[in-house]
Amino acid sequence: MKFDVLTIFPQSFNSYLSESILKRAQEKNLIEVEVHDIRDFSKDKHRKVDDVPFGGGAGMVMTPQPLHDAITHLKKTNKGPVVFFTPQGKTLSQSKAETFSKKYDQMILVCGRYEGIDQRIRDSLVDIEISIGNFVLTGGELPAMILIDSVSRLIAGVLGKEESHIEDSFSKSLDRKKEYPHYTRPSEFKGMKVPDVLLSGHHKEIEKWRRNKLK
Ligand code: 4FM
Repeated sequence: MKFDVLTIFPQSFNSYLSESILKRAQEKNLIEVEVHDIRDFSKDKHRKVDDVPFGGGAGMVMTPQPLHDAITHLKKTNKGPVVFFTPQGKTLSQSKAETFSKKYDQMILVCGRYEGIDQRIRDSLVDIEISIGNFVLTGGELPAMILIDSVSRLIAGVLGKEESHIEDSFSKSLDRKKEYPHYTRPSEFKGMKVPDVLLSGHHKEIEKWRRNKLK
């Protein structure tokens, strides 16, 4: 999967993409994330990307020119959907992440800032509006990162043996809200004991206990 990301804070993606599973997925060429600075596309001599809202009101609006030029440029090589992150979008879910992972091998992720982006960009260039939940953030960067994370881990080979979701406690119950309790060493911690059955080595009994905990 190739992700092209548009943002005015390109550095904000570095730390998360440089660790652990997503780092390895990039090294193995299972995903590619290219982060582009919207300011690079501004024709303004001061690289401005915002302006006051027509009709008045508080805050600034992302002006259409840089976004139009950036998205149009990316669409030449990235044939995937243009996704804009907003609380008004369709809520991201596990099933949406699965659909994106299966259906697309390229995506363009647009991260807004300020009060919003010019509506004409949404009307003419955005294919899908996605929300990660019913709350207001300062920009689309965290939502984009969350989409990248949730979609990437579903791509074959991204999760190693240790992290694989094929046999994990979620997929066993087919309901990601249900999960059996996890314990690791030590078997007693601050007076709290691990359930005996998990130490027993009786695999059938352990499976039964876990299945019971999913309900
Ligand atoms: C979005 C700020 C666009 C400025 C935001 C612009 C959000 C969410 C969110 C803030 N996005 N799910 N919740 N975005 O709050 O996706 Cl221009």
